[in-house]
Amino acid sequence: KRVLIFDSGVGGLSVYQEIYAQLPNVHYIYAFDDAAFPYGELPEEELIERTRYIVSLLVERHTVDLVVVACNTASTIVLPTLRECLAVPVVGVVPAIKPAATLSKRKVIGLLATPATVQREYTDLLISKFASHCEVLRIGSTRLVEIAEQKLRGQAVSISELKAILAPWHDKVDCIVLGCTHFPLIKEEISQALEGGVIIIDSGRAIANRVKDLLGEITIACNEPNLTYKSAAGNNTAALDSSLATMHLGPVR
Ligand code: DGN
Repeated sequence: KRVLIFDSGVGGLSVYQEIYAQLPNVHYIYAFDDAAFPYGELPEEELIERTRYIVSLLVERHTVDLVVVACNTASTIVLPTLRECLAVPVVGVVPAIKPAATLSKRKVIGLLATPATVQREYTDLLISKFASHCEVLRIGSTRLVEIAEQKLRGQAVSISELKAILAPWHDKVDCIVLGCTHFPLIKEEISQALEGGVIIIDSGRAIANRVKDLLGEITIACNEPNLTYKSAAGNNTAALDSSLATMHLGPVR
């Protein structure tokens, strides 16, 4: 089986890790649209058109069985279009509002995502459907996405910078949702900046479960971890190489 994982940058690798843990014998193709990074800053129409074009091309080229749009910013707007034009199943990643609303005792939850995701109509729908009994405080930050990318390139993360970004939540939220796939990559640092006692939730495990269900029985066995990637923009492969080395995801070919 062949699965395409797509994001604007390295954030989808956090989703890949979860999927790989459950399905180690699948062939993964990781693609990232570095030329248009960060997606959190793109106009909606451009994002829909761009993602439709790139993902369709990759599905055809790599004959994949399933697509994971490992990006909340894209998933909260492009899934209907993608599902309409692709013959294979498409799994998206959206903020885990539902479990957060259940787990929060104070019923005050934080949504940490890109500026686009926190403003999406889809996010409002998720909140009114699953968290109408909660107060949901939103922080949309592109800087945090950059910090996660930098960490994978070997740079240190400044906890005091994270504290400044998260300051509006101080002593308010008891559960936060990582609504951007880049953020699980800096979960430890986010937890430190929040100074403990806050539950941190992301969508990775749920996505992995969904992929497993959809792929069904895996019958093709491989002897070594498979991770291939193509930069949709055709550049910056060196940067991804170093990211992968940092994350010990196994051989890249
Ligand atoms: N990783 C993407 C997400 O989950 O929304 C966002 C990255 C970006 O391009 N800003």
